[in-house]
Amino acid sequence: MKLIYLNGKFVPEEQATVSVFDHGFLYGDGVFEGIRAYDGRVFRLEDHVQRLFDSAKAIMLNIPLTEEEMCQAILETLRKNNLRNAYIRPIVSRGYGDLGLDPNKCPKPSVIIIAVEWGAMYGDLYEVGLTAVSVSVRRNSPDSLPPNIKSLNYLNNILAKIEANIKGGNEAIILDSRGLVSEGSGDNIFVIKDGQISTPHTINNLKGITRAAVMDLAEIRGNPIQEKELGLFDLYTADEVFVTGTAAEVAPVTKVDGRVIGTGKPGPITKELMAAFKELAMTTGTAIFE
Ligand code: PXG
Repeated sequence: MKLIYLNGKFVPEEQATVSVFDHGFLYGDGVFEGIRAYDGRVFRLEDHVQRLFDSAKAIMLNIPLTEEEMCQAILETLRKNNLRNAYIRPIVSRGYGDLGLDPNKCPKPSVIIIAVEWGAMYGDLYEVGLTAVSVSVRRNSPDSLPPNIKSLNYLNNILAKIEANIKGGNEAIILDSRGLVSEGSGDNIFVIKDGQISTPHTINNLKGITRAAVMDLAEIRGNPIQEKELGLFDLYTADEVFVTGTAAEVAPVTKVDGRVIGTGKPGPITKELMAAFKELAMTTGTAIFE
């Protein structure tokens, strides 16, 4: 039986319910995180919790816990469910209110933590590479709903995913309002050309924690990653392309809009970073059970 953290208590899944008047449900008014635990340790827990609080701050949502209390609640959720390899989903919504938009009518945020057993997301695709397709839906622009906020309103990403599914892609390449590469539906994008690794700035996308970890790893390896504006041309003509995310980890992309990337197989730098990331994820992080 799964135990869910719901507003300070652990309750069985069937009882882990929120009101239909919760503004998270009515309006997507809230924030969330996606975190992984590998072999008994939570990867970059403090970074994820800090991003959760940053997202909340941006939408003026006061989380009724300190960052330290949130970390402890996450660890306790894993312990209660006896999980060592898990996907963890903390959610903070504006809470119940009335049918109007006004968040001032919502006295108490809802805090939920779900943790489930979880393995590799893309299975065999780590060997052969993902097929990515650019989609017509543009990333929310920073002057409307900043993509830096990991908000409960993921319709922009879901519309992109629907389009990728229809076009037969494993992942969507979402462009920003200028037509420049922003990110995938749930991951950040990197290209490699003549040994140089590049990735878009984080103005029009999520400040990915896997992205940051991979940037650290590349720097340690003497191949620092450049942040710059990228167009679809840069993807089509790259030697290697890969995406990063908590769910995807580091995943090679071998086809973009029908163009074969490099040799059509995951390239050497991507493979090295995949291995380095796996090593980092398996050997670092906050211990759950001690
Ligand atoms: N961009 C977006 C839009 C994301 O949602 C990332 C990048 C990668 O960030 P991290 O910090 O995880 O490296 C994400 C996070 C899924 C799923 O089911 C993926 C995310 C969130 C929720 C669900 O694929 N990715």
